[in-house]
Amino acid sequence: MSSYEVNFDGLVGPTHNYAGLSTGNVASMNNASDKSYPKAAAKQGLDKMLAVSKLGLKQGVLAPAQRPDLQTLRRLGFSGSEEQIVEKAFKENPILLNACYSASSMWTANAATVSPSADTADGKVHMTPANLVNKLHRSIESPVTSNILKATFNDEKVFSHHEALPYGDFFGDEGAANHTRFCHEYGEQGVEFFVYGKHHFDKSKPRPTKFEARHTIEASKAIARLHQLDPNKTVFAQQNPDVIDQGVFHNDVIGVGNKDVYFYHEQGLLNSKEVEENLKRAFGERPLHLVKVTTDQVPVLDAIKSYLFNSQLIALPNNETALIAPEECKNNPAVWNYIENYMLKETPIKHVHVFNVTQSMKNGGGPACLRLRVALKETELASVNQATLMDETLHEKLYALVDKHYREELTQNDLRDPKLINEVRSFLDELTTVLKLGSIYPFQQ
Ligand code: SUG
Repeated sequence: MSSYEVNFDGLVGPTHNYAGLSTGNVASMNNASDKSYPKAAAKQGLDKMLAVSKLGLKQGVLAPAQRPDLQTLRRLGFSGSEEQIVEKAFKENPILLNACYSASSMWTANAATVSPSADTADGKVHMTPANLVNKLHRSIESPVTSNILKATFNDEKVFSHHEALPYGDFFGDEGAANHTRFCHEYGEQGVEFFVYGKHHFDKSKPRPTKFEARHTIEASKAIARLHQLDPNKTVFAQQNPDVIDQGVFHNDVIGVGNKDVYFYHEQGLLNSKEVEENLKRAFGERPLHLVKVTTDQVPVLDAIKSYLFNSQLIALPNNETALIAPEECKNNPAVWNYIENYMLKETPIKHVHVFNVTQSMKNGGGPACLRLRVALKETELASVNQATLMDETLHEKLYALVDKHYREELTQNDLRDPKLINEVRSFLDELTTVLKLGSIYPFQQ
């Protein structure tokens, strides 16, 4: 039976803005308070989705969260009419308003961890929404994310939807940004690779000193248990704390894997050699291609600036491997030299496609952050909500909705404008109809 890796990209929401909310994420910190361009941002994302589908891959779209999150503002003691809540939060603590207005659910690599049916003991596709507890603006995503996932993967016989892990630093979980899977065919059992930033409990283990590690080993182990994974086919590894301190806040900023190829930086992991051995052992007899980039080839800071490793690594229909890279790679001499003169010639990665996703990049989200990978067998794909699968028609419909409802520009001051609340609702109302999602948002309930 055929099987596919389907990329479900997050649609950039109408309140896309730069609020500097993510300490440890260099782009978010550097671009705080810049003017954002929500309409352009959404179109950049939609164009990438259509282009990937035209390369012959299956592509889906995940709806954005409802913003502002007025429920959270009410929980924090802001009261009165919706307008008053927004104005009071803006005056008293604008960071709280920013957090509740963030469009961060666009980075669906952080929406959940997904284990395909070939890896799980009960033969279902397991999904656990990430609790994202390390950052306020992200920690409020999981309830609606969970509704969106259930409305998109809406067959209980096929999909097993778990609750997010318990809130609190102990189980800090950032989802698929710290998870990769290696396999021969998507429908065959693979090796699930979990990368965490720190041990929450065991303080004797190394951890970063400048920025916080967001993801714990305790969270990764809990997900592996929940998803009923085979311990012989599961590998855990710790991120190098030094690279977290340089701005690698998720492991997908320093490595990406697909099928039998792992493309990563030599400084990304602690105990790299041991991890490589563990991966090879778990993978079995056929070779696992370890494309390890050295510091001489690409220094860590260039990798962070260009987001080389936040590219998507995809298998084309002819099974050749291609890199879906952000435009910033082309503008970085060390990185582009590596791609042209080494990667394309000496490694199994034979193609590169460059995309403009600068609106997302300015908040630290590259091509790989924008997508959640779901490996599905043919029959499982048939049970996905078909209205969420990308083609020219859906691309056109979503473009029209974005044109109708999104603002060209947004500044921090615009978040005070009470009209924005209803602009977002009108858009989401139409979007849920187009994507046949039902009433997933708080304002619809
Ligand atoms: O969590 N940026 C996101 C970027 C997430 C990237 N995802 C992956 N690497 N998979 C984050 O730091 C910035 C929001 C702001 O500052 O306005 C933000 O949330």
